[in-house]
Amino acid sequence: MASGQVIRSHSNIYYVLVDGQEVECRPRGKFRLEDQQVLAGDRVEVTLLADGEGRIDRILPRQSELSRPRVANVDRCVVVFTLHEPDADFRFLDRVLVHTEQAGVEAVIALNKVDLCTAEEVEAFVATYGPAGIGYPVVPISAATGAGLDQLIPYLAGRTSVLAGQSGVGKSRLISALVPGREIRVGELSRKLGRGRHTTRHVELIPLPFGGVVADAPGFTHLEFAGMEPRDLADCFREFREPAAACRFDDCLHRAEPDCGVKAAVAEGRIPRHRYEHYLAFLEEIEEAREW
Ligand SMILES: Nc1nc2c(ncn2[C@@H]2O[C@H](COP(=O)(O)OP(=O)(O)OP(=O)(O)O)[C@@H](O)[C@H]2O)c(=O)[nH]1
Ligand SMILES: [Mg+2]
Ligand SMILES: [Zn+2]
Repeated sequence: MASGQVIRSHSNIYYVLVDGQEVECRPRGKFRLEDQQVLAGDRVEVTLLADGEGRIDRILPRQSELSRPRVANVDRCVVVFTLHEPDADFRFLDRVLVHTEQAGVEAVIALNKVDLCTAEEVEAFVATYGPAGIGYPVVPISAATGAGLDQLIPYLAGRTSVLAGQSGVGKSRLISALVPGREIRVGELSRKLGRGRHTTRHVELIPLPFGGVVADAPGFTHLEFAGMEPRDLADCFREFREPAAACRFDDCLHRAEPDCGVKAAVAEGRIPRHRYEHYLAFLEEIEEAREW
């Protein structure tokens, strides 16, 4: 009996990474009867057969399940962000960060395309979102030149990660930089399927040369706050947590309430104003969705 991680599937065939080797597996018949779906990221027990293929006997309990992209056992989200090409979209960044907080997935921000930035721009971003500010690890990188990749690798090594970020920030290029020879395969696949990479539906976990797997999430653009309660939103803004302890009301939404610790922190500059504005916008979005 061997164990491994499902990295992709096609029809009823699952490719399982067992000791760094991809094994083509079929599930034991019982899975279909029990209506248990095998997801990319699932850890499974496999019986290796004489012909080099394998049979999935059991899915090990899932630690987590991400819905977009649909991957099990994700323990890291690399939020790829740029200041130029495309221009910084802080609202989108904050939206993705809310989702990682809600999903309980650890986030690291990879500030990509630093070859297009001044040192001052990079410093200002790190000061705002980094450990001394909002509180995320930030790694300035350039997928094009390779700068900073060595600092990013420890966040990916041995983990199941997903890349998130708006179109054009360099997610696919980052994967090619981390996994030499990778880009060619992606191109071949989309030609065979006769459609663009952007419409690729199947999630694929890519084995990394230093251990761990990563999923590219192309066109990561439509994120809704499905199932979120207005009261839970503020908790997803890390830097609100401490100031919120000073609010007069336990159920303060930090909007019109008097004696609000969050609003006080915004006024004092301890919470960046754009973060508070995005909070208010997301809050409205959640409330509007609930009215339907
Ligand atoms: N100058 C510069 N260009 C980069 C860098 N990283 C990526 N690019 C370029 O940015 C463009 C978009 O990169 P992709 O990797 O396709 O972006 P993506 O995030 O995968 O986009 P989607 O698949 O649409 O979600 C390409 O032309 C890349 O060559 C970088 O660090 N510096
Ligand atoms: Mg891409
Ligand atoms: Zn408040």
